[in-house]
Amino acid sequence: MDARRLYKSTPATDLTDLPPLGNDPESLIKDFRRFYSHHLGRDKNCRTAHYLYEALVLTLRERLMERWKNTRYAYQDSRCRRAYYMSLEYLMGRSLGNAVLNLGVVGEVGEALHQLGLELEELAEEEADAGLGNGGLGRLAACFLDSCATLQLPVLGYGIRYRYGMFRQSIRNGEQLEEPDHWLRDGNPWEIERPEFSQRVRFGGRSEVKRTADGRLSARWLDTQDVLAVPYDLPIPGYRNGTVNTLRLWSATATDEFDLGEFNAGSYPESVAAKNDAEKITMVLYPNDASESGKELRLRQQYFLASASLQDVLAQWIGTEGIDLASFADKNVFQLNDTHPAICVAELMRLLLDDHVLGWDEAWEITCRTMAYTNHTLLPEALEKWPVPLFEQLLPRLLEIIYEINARFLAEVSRRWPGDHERLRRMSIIEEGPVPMVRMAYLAIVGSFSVNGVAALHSKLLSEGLFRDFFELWPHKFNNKTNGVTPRRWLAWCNPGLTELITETLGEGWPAHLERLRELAPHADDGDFRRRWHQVKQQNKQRLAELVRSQCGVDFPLSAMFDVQVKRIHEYKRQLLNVLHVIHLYDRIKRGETTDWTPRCVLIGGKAAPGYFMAKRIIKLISNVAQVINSDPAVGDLLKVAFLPNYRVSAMELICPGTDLSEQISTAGKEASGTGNMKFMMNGALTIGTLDGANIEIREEVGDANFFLFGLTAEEVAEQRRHYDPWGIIGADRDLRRVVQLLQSGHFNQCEPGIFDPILHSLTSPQDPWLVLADFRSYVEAQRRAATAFRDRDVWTRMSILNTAFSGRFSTDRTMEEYNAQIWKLNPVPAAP
Ligand code: B1H
Repeated sequence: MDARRLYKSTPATDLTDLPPLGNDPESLIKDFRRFYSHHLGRDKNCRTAHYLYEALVLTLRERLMERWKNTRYAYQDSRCRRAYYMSLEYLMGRSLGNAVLNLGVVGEVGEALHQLGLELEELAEEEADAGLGNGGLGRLAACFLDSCATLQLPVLGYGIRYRYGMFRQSIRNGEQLEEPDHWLRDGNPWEIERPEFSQRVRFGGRSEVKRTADGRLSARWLDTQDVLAVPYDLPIPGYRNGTVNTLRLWSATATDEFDLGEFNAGSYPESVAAKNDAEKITMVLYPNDASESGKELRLRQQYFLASASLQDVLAQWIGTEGIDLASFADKNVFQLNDTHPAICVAELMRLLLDDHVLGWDEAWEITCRTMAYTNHTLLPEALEKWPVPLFEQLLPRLLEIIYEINARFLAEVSRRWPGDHERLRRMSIIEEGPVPMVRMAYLAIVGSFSVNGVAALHSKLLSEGLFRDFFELWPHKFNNKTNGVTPRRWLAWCNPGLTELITETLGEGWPAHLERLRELAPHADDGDFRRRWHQVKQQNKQRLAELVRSQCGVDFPLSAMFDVQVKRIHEYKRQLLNVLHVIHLYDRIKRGETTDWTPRCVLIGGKAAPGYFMAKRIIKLISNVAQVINSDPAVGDLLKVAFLPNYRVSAMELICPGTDLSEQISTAGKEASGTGNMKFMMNGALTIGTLDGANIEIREEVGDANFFLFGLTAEEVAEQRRHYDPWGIIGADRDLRRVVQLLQSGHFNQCEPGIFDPILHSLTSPQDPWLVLADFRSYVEAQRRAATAFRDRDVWTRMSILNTAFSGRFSTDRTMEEYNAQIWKLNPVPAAP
């Protein structure tokens, strides 16, 4: 009954030695039918799309299985150095299309399904998005895994198998409603449960330090409440290369004796209830993007991931290399996706000290040589700090270790800057105050050999600002790794029309060598090529218009410019600036200033964190403005506005191919990188944007002539703050004055008096940290330039082609090659054929 129990003897033959499976349509059909009928037990009376989808997944999964095993064996046999990506979030989206694409069986699967009277696109719609992330940070992790498999790098992803992912957003009366995302309801045919690799994770209790006979200090962590971590593996196929890497997600369940203890005490129901407590840990993803929840359960999640994963890696090590850890740091490296898994630093120390009885210095050297930390934000509200009392109660042994790390670290700072007490206070991992706090970013920096930001500007601001003291101490640790996106999902899969045109022009192979898109540039001057490019764009706009029609009930005419801003709703991302421009356009139409008008469809989408009042109010404003504009007969097709509910990975796959203009309008210095900006660019959208995050590098690649730049620079933002005068700006700008007056007059909230006062108040406050009004004029002018350019189809299409052509740098293949060359130093390991 115990799935973890090993069989006593070895079977006489290798049970996994099977003949290879065919990828021809006939073999696919045979397997598909077998899975549908004999495995799933369905027949002609229950032909629901779901089981057809599931039969197709199982057919493909079988093909992935052989490659998966071969990859594992290849890594094992080469005893290669490995990296582990540690992340609380993986926004995987759907896997079916990606598997078909990466296995290189698009044509064969299409043909097989066609013969059965089925269609891939339709079956693919059956899959629930794996929404185990909030936004850019989680999607980045998913893109990284795709690229690592494509580069044949031995990288394993570790994460949490949340039972409920990112909430489902619906809009009622213009307001966001949240519903739980029960994505596992119909099961997940991609995952393989591996109870044989379960790990025990401890919480609570107390720590006891004793001196052993040989004079060493030895610590014991006693009276803990333990939880079992059960791994579920997901296959991560490389692009047509035989490699299948692994994403290992941990699920929490009660340990056996947890139940038994209560049971013996005669309280059976309580013992079953205890199971609930354990399972709570992996129940739900925290839906805060760029702000910290500060909840105990969140810290439990973080430690659960860290402890289970590190134990797993150590167990594998001991299984293959034995108990000697001398070369552990030569063979293993952990990449921390933000501070969320930063407790890994202390947990690895604990495992090495307490379980593997290493001395402090030896353990610390291993830790600092294996940990690398990526920072994703400069926003103060996102910087994780945990109250010391909470740590004390939940992870007493870890707190002891953190204190010791801090003491030794501060001693080093003192040696370097004797008597500089202010600096010690600033740099301490423990922040003093009424409730002392553990600063997780500092723990991550102190325990890592590499600290990186995610775009050039962001990394520069980290070393000059947020982490300046640490940069002065350890300049060699700091580096930049500009983000990317995987071109397999974000071009080859989501944009078949463009993919066909590009392949016809460049030949095969470019999705794994995205620099080759450069070769498209000369074709921008070819009228026939432009015509075909434009045709593809129109078809993609048609698909997007259908989505908008069905989800928002708004008609987007295909000849209009599709102007899109999709991302989490946050004040720093300045959806409000977009809305002010929309109101300004509306005002111009009402004034009759419509000569040389470029019709425009503005689409905005994104989720607000459930507790973020202003973000929710911004959604309400967008909805109300859309309502007024779309129902005004004087506006007609000149301007359409829609808020798209439930923005997610699978929606973006339809959105980015059909977009003309990509809105990347954050306050300079606030968006660490952005990655939506890259998806749009790759699909031939032009960007209107500030000099923020990766926008800067996008503009450098494509050239200023093909980018609509506006707004203050990060330096100017810092300067403006000191004498920001919104009312002065309003007074000096007639258009802005009219926009503000429309808002003040209640034009967009006639039956809901006062609801937008908080927004008006924030916009007109000299304290507005996002300086929305400071960039209004410059934004409106950039929008004018975009509108003018759009009126000339040849001009626009040329720029669109160049955007795709120069997007090669933003493939995560390039990003991963940089991580590997400068941080991980892994050798690619080809999978055995
Ligand atoms: C990013 C987050 C984030 N930065 C806290 N920080 C979270 C912070 O659940 N939490 O507590 C969740 C997410 N996410 C984003 O990372 C940046 O804002 C983007 O600019 C960047 O492109 C992305 C990937 O690096």
